Amino acid sequence: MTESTNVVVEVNENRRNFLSGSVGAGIVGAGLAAGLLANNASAASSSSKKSDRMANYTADQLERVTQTLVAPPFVPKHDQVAQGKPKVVVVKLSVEEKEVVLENGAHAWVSAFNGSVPGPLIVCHQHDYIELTLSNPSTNMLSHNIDLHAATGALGGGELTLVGPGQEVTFRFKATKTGTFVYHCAPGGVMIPWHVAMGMAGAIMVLPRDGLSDGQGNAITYDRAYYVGEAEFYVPQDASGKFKRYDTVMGSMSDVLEAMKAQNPSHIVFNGSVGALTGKNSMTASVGESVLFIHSQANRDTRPHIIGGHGDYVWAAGSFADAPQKDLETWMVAGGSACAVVYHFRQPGLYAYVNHNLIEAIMKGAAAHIKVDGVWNDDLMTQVRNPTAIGS
Ligand SMILES: [Cu+2]
Repeated sequence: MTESTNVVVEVNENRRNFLSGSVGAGIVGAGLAAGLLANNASAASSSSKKSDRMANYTADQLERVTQTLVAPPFVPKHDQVAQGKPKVVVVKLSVEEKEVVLENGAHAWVSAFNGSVPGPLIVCHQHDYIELTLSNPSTNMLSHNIDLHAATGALGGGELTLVGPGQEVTFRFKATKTGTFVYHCAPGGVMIPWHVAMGMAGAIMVLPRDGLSDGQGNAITYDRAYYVGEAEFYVPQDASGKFKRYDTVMGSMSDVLEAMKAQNPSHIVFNGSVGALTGKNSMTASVGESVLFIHSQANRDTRPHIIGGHGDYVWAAGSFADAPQKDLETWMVAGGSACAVVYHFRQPGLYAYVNHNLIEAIMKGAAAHIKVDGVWNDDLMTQVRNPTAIGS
């Protein structure tokens, strides 16, 4: 038996414990381990290109900074261009299991990182380390963990972070890839889609150390940034079509799992409920400002669109190693990913920011508003003649 085979066996054992420790009610995702091990085993480093000296620090050589996370759509305070050496960015996520109102008459149990759906955006620069503490208060019923798509190895951290009620865990990873990435809970088996369908996802943005660019050497900056987390819910209905309500998160599980199988969400929402980003909670901007939008969907495909605007620079797949696409109308975001878009507002008014499957936007909830103040430009658009009777 070669040494590498031993490693695989060891990983397999860990994985099995990881699954059995996490899954309640006798539901186990038995097929999961084998499929994922192949990826784990091929961890050999590829021949490195020109080395970046900023990549060569180790965590113990670097300054530690605590990032204060904020509830979406707001984003934590951050530098667009990294200052000095990489840092160890310390963040804390605490899981809250609670019932929320998706819209009038529709309740759902969520598992929410820091109490919000989506969880807060984390921001760092390439070569920074993220040191993350995941806390699962004893008031919860379920085990949780975190898989960050920005991380490398061990199921994105999922293998190292599983905590039962009353436990917390700290792990650290190096942010080697730039871009916008989803993170989500993945405690094994059907717990994975269930927890994600309970809103247990968020995003992390890893900026290039020099900030964003158009791929031709020109910097792209933004005046403000918003994080829109899209999530779908599968609220069970009774025979009369009324949404059912449950006393506990565990009480909701089997009906919700059954409803999930049809892949026909009852609600598709931005930031946790229908209308969470409209009215007084609308996003705001001013004419002349460039706004960065980060948009995640941990489970389903989506297609953001700014009605009346565009995506000036769009990283639809989320990687800042790619040059952005320009001047798009709508962009496709694959389920399990996050995109970044910069738009420079040229005209005031109320913009609708939607998932441009308009059934999902208008009938299921995936719509937000951006209130933009400023002076109207008649050259860009004007009403040449008011509505009048035809032929008058
Ligand atoms: Cu969870």
